[in-house]
Amino acid sequence: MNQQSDSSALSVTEQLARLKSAVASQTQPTILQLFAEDPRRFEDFHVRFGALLFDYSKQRLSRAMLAELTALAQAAHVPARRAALFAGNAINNTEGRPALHMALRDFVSPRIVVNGEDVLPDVAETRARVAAFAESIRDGSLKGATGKRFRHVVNIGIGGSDLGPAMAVRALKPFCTRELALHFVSNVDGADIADTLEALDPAETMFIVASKTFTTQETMTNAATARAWLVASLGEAAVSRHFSAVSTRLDRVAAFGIPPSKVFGFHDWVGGRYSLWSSIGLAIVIAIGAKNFEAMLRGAGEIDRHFQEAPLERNIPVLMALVGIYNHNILGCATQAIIPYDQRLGRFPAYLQQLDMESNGKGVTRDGQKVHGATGPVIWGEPGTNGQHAFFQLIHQGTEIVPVDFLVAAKPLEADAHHHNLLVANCLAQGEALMKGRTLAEVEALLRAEGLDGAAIAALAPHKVFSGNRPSSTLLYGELDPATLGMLIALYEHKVFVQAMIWDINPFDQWGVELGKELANRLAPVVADGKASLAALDASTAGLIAWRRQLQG
Ligand code: G6Q
Repeated sequence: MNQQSDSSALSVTEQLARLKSAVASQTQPTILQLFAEDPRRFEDFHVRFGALLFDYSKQRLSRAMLAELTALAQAAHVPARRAALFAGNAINNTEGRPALHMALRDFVSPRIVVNGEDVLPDVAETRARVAAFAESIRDGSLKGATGKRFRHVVNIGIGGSDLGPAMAVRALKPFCTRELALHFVSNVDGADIADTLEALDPAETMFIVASKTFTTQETMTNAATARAWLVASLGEAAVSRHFSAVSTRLDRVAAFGIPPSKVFGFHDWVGGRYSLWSSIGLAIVIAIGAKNFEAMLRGAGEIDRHFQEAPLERNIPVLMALVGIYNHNILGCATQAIIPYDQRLGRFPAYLQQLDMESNGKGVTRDGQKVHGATGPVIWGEPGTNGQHAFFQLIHQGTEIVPVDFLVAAKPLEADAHHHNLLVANCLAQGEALMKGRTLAEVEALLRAEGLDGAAIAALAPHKVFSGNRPSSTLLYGELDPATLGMLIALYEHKVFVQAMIWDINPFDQWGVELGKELANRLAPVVADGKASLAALDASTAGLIAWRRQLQG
């Protein structure tokens, strides 16, 4: 494949389409053949950054294809757009603002200017206020209305105001204080808050209402329920002692009755799904302490510098993006599995699902033209080894090719090495099995060795064949500490950005969630009022509401 020379006149999308048909029209080497032909494949198809190792040698990518894709990233102006991102340009063009979450973890730049103002002093001041407030809860010096210290902190938020803190607190359990417990309530389903509050004592409970806009239906509904629960047992005056808030809309917070000393702001240039680095991370700081949170910020900051400085060929987020583009746009794999062999990363796939799918689930380009070709894939996953006993069947033998990102720590945080050795062995075995598979001849030989006769072998063998040649990447890191978690998140953030630039879409808006919200608001009174007319609704929606009314009697 040598199209680099004559492809400069084509758009990036056209180049992608051309690569796709070139790959489809020729037999491609298998991953095993790529290894056999190239003794340096592992050497050159992995990148180390500190303790972190990104291995993408078990992808179907050839050196020539990687060169083509790297050229494509250049043609899509990834370096210039990356510079524009970090410079605070209004890269979120549909909302007319920068996407500068990196400023929240930048301990190196002398200044970062947005709209003519250096934002770093304000970022540092808010971070210090969050740290002091968190510490006063952690050490018990801040008391509730009855004079008791707080033993429970409930974060009420949804989407970007929930997933990041919930994911990180779970991921960093060994770093969490044992003095109090963190809880997360997000769903408007009353079961969520009811189940959470059931075991809590109002006198020992602090709420964080986390909402960038402070208008989100779910969060406002849950906050009102929590407020009523508190007031019912401690009275109205307790609200100011038991509620804190995180928002960019301080005016709306005041109306809720939360005093300014317990309110923490952030800026509209921090997108919801990028906001755990901001004061939205308050729940994380309460759980792990300011020092550990800073380590997390610094870990992410290191990846920011790597992303800015490493050549594209050795740049981990860029390579992750190119691997994803190859699998999705050229091989046509519709989904991407994220499988952490790290139980504490149990919510990491869900977190990345929002990061990736809300950012890159777009159908028009930055300037509003219909996209040609596929944008973001479906992201999904669950921790291993559990997944092996469930959906891995399809990944190994199904008709869909599912590229997998494996994540695994070199060292456990528990003393018991035996469990972790088994965990690592299982993780590496999956990648190996996906790549190598098992041929019919190999299966037949195994069955013969087991003593099966010819007819039995013929009947059983096809079921035991693994096609192999199924792609995976592995991220192997030292241990799951705050700095590492920061690094992992930042790697994926930048991967998503690079892919968006190649697809020429805006990853920082999310208009797609609007219509559902709008219709829910319109339906709410019809659902609540058993007599409201259903005439204006479509037949299916009307039929469902009518049946519900009947069931309600
Ligand atoms: C994230 C999205 C979305 C948002 C929630 C909560 O990028 O915008 O998930 O975080 O809808 O919004 P509020 O923080 O404004 O309540």
